[in-house]
Amino acid sequence: MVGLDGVGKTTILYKLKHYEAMRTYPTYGFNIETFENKNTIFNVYEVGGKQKIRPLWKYYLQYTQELVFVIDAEDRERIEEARHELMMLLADQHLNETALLILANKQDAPNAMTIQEIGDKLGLRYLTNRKWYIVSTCAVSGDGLWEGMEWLSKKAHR
Ligand code: G3D
Ligand code: MG
Repeated sequence: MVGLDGVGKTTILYKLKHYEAMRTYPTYGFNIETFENKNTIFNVYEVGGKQKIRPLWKYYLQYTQELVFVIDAEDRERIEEARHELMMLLADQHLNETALLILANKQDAPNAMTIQEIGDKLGLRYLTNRKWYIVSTCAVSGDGLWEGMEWLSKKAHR
């Protein structure tokens, strides 16, 4: 699981893990959490999103089966930066076959971009050789998180 800094990755991880009201801090290395849902065990690695460590993403992600990319739906200023980072990752040969789940997080924000708008700005329609899915989430309430995780687990059994 990657995404720019501050988009909500740690909050998502804690919510999926059912930790209550944990304070998050910027992630410098990475967080790993394991949890189970409907007979599927998820091992999720959160890789820090600050600009300086983004070049490390691809090393962490070499051995992953699926990629979760988190977007801050409120952050119109950095959506192009997010698109750029995502495209850099997807160009990596190790991630050729990887399915992509996009979490359009912070949907509770009054001015949040819709998934259609985010999909357009990320250019998702051009990703024709890859399974991908985008879902609106709110990490604070948990809305949408399991819908996304279930897509990942079902897709993996196809
Ligand atoms: P990161 O791990 O991607 O860097 P964090 O991001 O999980 O640390 O979250 C960064 C900030 O965004 C946190 O606020 C967190 O509470 C907030 N946040 C995460 N998800 C949501 C969401 O769905 N909705 C809203 N409104 N806020 C969210 P602070 O204030 O601690 O910086
Ligand atoms: Mg974090």
